[in-house]
Amino acid sequence: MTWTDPGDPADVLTRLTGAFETAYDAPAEVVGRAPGRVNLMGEHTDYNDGLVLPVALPHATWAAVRRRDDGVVRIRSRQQEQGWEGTLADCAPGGATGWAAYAAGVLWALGAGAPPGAEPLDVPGLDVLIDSTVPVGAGLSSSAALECAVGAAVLALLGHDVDDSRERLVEATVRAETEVVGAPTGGMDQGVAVGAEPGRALLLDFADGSSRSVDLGLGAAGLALLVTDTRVSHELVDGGYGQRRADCEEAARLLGARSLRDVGPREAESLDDERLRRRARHVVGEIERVRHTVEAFTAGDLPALGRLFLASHVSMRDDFEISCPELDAAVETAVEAGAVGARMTGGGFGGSSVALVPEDRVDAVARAIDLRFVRDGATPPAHLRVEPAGGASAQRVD
Ligand code: GAF
Repeated sequence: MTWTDPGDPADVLTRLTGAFETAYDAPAEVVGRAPGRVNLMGEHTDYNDGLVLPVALPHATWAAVRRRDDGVVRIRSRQQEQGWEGTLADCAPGGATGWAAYAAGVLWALGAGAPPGAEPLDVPGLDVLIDSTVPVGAGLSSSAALECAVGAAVLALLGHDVDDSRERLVEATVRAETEVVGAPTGGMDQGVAVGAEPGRALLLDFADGSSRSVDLGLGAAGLALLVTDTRVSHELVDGGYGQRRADCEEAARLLGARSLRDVGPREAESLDDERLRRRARHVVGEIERVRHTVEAFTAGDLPALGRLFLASHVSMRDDFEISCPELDAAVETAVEAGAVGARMTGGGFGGSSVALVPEDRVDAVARAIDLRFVRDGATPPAHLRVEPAGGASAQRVD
């Protein structure tokens, strides 16, 4: 079995600051850190003004930074061969490409690209080195972790308290992704990467921007969260995600609603177009499932959680059409092997599943999924054990 290790934060910090000095011949000043996430319920609901219930992973991304006085920006990663070098002006939309655009975009969004009415930060030239234990392309938000780690580091470098700057950090990292990278995502990933509280899930409401943390009662129920990375790569800049978003917007338009948040189940079923009807059915049902999932966790109602996870997976497989055979196999096998519930998680088209598993069944469930993948001739998956972690932070290291 392959387990993806979150890394010991103290070890990562030592390794990263050492590597920074080697890479740039000078010590780092600040290190920012932000987690990946796994969503427990509410998929493709964020851009429909809906509800989501993600958890921050113990797996995180760290960004070590040092100020430069010549306006040059150099971005490198311990996990990527190719680095990026440009000027602050090149961090604007149309400048950086590839993985470094997620980091460069944040510098732009906090600085020159600050929205009207917001005070732009005086972002200096920077040397940046990234280290991460969030698997890339696994639907676990390695992008948001990268954006939020860089943003937290820059805020702290400029003397801002990260906790007091959460709104600004979320706003800037969302715009880095939508406007600089060009991925039409909805904001859940940055919201939880910044706002998560250790040991709890975060209920985010995109209709009014409110949030509250939710005690899942996992310990009391003897349950663990098992994430399975199918290693079928998922990319949010590929067409599938954007097409789903366009379908939802079209469905809302045809129903005369501002968004699918304002649509009820009957209205969704009244859509003539079969594809749009199924898309709307998923979103409307999924928002309702988030409410019920919070209630079921709070009440410790395991049978209800099992039904909700399964209904959500079936809805994503059949109505929203974002699953794939490997995700279906992971979900089906997890439940057969004793999980209380399982569903695919994240944007879809590959990526990961999440299962609620009795503590003493975690290894058995992971092993059963591995065996199923072998039988199906699929690439062996990797598993992550998830203790809900806290959101973005930064510390001075000089
Ligand atoms: C991706 C996006 F980035 C999120 O905004 C969200 O829409 C998710 O897919 C699906 O729930 O992670």
